[in-house]
Amino acid sequence: MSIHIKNIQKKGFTLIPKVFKKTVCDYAKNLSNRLIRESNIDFNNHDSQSCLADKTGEKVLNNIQNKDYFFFQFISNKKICGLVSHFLQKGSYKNKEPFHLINTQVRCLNPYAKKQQLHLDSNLPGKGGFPLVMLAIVMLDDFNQNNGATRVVLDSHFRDDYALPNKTYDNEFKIYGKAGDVIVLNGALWHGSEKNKTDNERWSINIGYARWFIKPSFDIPRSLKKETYLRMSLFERELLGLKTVPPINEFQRLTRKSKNDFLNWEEV
Ligand SMILES: O=C(O)CCC(=O)C(=O)O
Ligand SMILES: [Fe+2]
Repeated sequence: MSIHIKNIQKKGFTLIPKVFKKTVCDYAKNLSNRLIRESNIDFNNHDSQSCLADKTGEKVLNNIQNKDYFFFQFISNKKICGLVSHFLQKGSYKNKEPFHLINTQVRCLNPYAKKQQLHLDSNLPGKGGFPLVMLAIVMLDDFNQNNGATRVVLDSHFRDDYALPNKTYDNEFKIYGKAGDVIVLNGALWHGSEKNKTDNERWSINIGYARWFIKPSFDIPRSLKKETYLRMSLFERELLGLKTVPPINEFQRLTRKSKNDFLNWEEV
């Protein structure tokens, strides 16, 4: 673990090999493909402004935490969450404040998908301070020179600016690995997928975690299914932020944190 902590501190990212079996990765791809087909969603019909919302070269499945409990083996994986907790609890009161899930997505680069704009997931440059957001990228396929590996700009988590559109930086580094390996990166590190130069798809899972007071991309507590909730561990329930939903008003509660899960679905 300590080597990964050092890597993330110094370079902004680390690669944990062999976290998931190939059979699990293949199952995740098949299940996601089916769910994407069934949902029949047109992402390019939406009112989003950013170039990152251009999904013409991709297939995506958002919010996997409310699709199938199967995906929790990725979301709440001990190796990933152990590492993430180090960075998202450090500096908080007694280094013990919670962190939570802010986004999940299965992402498939279609054959010949163009390269993704370098960006940061933290919405704020890092400048070397305490990380606010951490990202895990689970490789469901091997990432190689040709099929759209994740590229990062080394040390960019120490910067205070944003990557310029379409610019290639000198210290870009491409992360290669095998299906089942996991990249964990500081959300302030500039990153983006490379061009897929092959006629194969390239699948991965992005999992975003943040300090508990950072707003998630979707309303994760309210969109959870009860059948999924009932299978989740206490750690998983906390991870989904069920105890940090703000009260409606001061008459309901005076603090953002609550004793019970927001959903009130706990078994009695
Ligand atoms: O797929 C990748 O390599 C990175 C994806 C990513 O950073 C994103 O979609 O925000
Ligand atoms: Fe990203």
